[in-house]
Amino acid sequence: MTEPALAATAADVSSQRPRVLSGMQPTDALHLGNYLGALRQWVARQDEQDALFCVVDLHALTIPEAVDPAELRHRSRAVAALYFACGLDPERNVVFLQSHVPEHAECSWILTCVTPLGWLYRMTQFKSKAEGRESVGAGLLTYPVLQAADILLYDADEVPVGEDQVQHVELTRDIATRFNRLFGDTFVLPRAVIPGAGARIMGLDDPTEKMSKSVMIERPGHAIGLLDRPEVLKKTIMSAVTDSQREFRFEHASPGVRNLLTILHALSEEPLESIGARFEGRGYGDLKKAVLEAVLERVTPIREHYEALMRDPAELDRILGRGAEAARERAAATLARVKAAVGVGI
Ligand code: AQP
Repeated sequence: MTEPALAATAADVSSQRPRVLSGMQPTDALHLGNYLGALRQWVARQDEQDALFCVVDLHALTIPEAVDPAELRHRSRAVAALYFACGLDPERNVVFLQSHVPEHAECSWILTCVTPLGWLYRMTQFKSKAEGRESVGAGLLTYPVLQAADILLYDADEVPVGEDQVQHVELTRDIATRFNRLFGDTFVLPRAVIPGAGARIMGLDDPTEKMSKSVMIERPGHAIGLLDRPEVLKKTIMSAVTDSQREFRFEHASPGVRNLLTILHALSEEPLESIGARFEGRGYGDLKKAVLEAVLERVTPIREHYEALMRDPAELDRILGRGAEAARERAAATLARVKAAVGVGI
């Protein structure tokens, strides 16, 4: 009698946990925005959810001029190592490389066929990444559909992301809704989950632009890299753009100062008002020093853990291989459902 009752309880608990999917592109090492906007909440909620996290390496091909194949291979492993170094446990989460699960590309094609072009042209990431480029690959326009496949293949209820990705998760819902209407109920509709603090960290050299991996490569001083050495972090943070006021006034904080406050608030969890009161009337140098201290305290153990993990690439590959197997099992089941719904693969 006892055994079936216990099994039923465990099954109920597991079915109540939200199914979660998220990922990051290995376009470069990660920055503090990636950590505060997404990775930190993946780790914080890992006991409450049934989660899969991927390194979306296929997405990193959308600007082919920027792709160095050997570097991309290295960065894909490095981003996975950073997930683990930040505290993501491969025993409690499925962690894998997107390109190890071919169902993503296959599902993406089927979804591309049900996605109106106008929806893709409206994506602000497409507009900003295409701006000023001589040639724009079709992948840059259609990658949100691949992202929709990443999410929908795992019946994800929740997608923990920073604010910049909310539009893509909404597009995923729209694509899933359209597919369900055309071919019958097939997909679960996911929702974006953004953190209370740190959902949008801005560039330190230009607080009107979001902190971004691709900009980080071109502009030293733009981003706080999770793998930056202490002397680099000091230089970046102490030269952050503020304004021409001499001293800190919470009520009149400019975008650059607000960004520093947000970083300190997100890292320390001290309320904004209390940080404001502490620095009122003091020079910006004091605020920057406090940010530097909080950043060093958080990223130093992450960098050390990362370096240890990268010394054993075979072990990393073994973990990712195991993750890919678990992910494929689920993705294959959903893709079979999708193919049956549209009438291919008989
Ligand atoms: N500045 C940011 N503040 C808060 N969250 C952020 N994220 C990205 N930038 C910030 C979140 O981190 C995750 C990374 O997603 P991605 O790798 O798919 O690409 P992205 O959103 O386009 O991030 P980047 O850093 O700007 O990369 P590139 O330059 O390669 O495009 C997402 O959850 C994102 O919201």
